[in-house]
Amino acid sequence: MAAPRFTKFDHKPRVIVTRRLPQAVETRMAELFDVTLNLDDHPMTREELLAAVAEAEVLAPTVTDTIDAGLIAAAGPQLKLIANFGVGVDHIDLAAARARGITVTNTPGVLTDDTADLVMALILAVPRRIAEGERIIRDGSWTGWSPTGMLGHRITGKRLGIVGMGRIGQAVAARARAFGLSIHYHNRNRLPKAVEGPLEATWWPTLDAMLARVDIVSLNCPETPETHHIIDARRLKLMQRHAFLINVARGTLIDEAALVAALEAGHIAGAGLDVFEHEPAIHPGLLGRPDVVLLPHMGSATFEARQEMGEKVITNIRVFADGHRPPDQVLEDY
Ligand code: 8YV
Repeated sequence: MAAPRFTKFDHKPRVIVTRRLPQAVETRMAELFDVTLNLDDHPMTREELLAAVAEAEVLAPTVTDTIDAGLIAAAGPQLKLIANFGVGVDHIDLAAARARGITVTNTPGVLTDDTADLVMALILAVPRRIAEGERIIRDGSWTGWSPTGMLGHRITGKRLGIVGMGRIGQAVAARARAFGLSIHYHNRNRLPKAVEGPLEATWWPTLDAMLARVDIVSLNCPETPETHHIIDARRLKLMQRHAFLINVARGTLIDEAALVAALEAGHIAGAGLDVFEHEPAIHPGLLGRPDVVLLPHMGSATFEARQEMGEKVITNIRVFADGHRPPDQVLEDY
């Protein structure tokens, strides 16, 4: 008889957590698991990660850990589960994990609303020059109201093009409808009428065609080999000169050097970025530009989301250790 896919642990799982998590999550983990926490929260070095996968039965990493094929190959046979704290798993080599029989889980759903809120904040901030306005107050250069001061662009009535219409893309669409934007989206598959209908959403099978027609583009797809640099120099040229680009998904979806060149050349009007190609490094060409709003990867940074993400990590580990399929198992073609 073939070995069961999931096997019950007869002891507390040996869990290594790579970064600090909310206090209540760490306390509960310490009660439930044989856990090692990262109390000073430094991003783990390669050597530390190698030591962790040599020892852990469960690794609980975050986006700041590169879990590539080399690291997975170095894991001991005891490593059975990678319970990621976060929904994006592009920092984990899923094929290598699967080949070693290591299950991978993530934390979908609980950060959807907060991330969509941050998209909306950038959709407002960039055309309405909110960060720029805040800066002129603080640097003392504001001389008072004037009829032509701080003019930006109206968002009501504009076309929003969402790239990737999963949970977060749909939550962005619902918010944007309330602000009077019309919803356009590009997705591998067209959504059912029951989803499209209330959003009055238009599906564009071709990304290039959508980019040429919308006023604001929001990237809400995962980073995969197919979506890497999905916005490159050629596609930036397809966008309208008055259009804005918003990205809270992954920095590597955009060729950042090409974005800087497009902004300099006036191919697009501005950008709102919460994620960067070489995080935490920022392309120097972005830093001095008034037409970009730059945020430090804070899409899911609410107390509520981070707590619920931690609870999902715990649930995934518990269900797995109990010998069952964890609720948020990531399949290779997620
Ligand atoms: C997380 C994110 O904070 O969940 C994701 O994919 O990008 C962020 O919201 C981060 O990934 C935690 O690992």
